Amino acid sequence: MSLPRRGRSGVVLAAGLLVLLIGGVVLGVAFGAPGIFPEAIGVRAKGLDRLFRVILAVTAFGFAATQGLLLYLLLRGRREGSKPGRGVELAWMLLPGLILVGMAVFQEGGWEEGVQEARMPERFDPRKDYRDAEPPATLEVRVLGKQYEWRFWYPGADRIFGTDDDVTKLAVLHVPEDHWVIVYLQTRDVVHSFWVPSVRLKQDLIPGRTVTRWFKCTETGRFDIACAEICGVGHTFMRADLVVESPDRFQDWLRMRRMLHGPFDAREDPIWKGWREKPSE
Ligand SMILES: [Cu+2]
Repeated sequence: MSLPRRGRSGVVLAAGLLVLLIGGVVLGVAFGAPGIFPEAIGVRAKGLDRLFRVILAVTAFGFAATQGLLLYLLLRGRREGSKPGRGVELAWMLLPGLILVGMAVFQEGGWEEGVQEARMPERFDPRKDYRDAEPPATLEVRVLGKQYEWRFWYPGADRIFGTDDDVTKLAVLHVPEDHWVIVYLQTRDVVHSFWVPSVRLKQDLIPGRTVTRWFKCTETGRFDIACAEICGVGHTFMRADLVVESPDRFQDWLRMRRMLHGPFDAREDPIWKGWREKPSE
């Protein structure tokens, strides 16, 4: 059955639009639009960006293809008595399923690196004898989110939390360049989300739990930290800075901070005395 002239030009127009739509979206997402990501300074950041682009390109293709097909079929109209065959039905169920399973397998490695306990960088162990081996240079920081501020607690030069050389800071997280940083996250009140865009770390803080995450910065500078979970009227102002500096400068800062503020006792501190030493996770 041949379509009337007007119907045929409608189909040609729809098919043309479909090709343009799919091509534009996929090319734009996969290769262009560099500005959609903030600067990447974390060791895992580039890999995660790549993963994000691939997944976005695949889903953008799926979106454009299904919407385009819908548009095409709407314009073409229904032929009397026509029904999709068994093969078509199987294909539209199996193909998306296979694509989704493929994406799940493809992203697994990148996801594990950032959240699996087994992948966590080695921590300093005060009971261990480091005379024969270099102690791990990993910095550990306790991070407290509360309405509406971020606070940071460093173990000081002895690298043990709860001793009197500990140091705390409001709204500025200092870390040494090229060192793993392990953060222990707790919230005092509601759910917050610790978001450091430049290292591609975003982690919810859940009341009653300590969540552990890690990152490493490859460039010095000052970067944003924000809360990414609407946590009340002051949510917008729940921000902090990430200051990445050379290891020497970081040690100087730690010493200076300790000198200026004297001993810190978490049990006496109105802010930190609520920190749960025994995490429930
Ligand atoms: Cu918040």
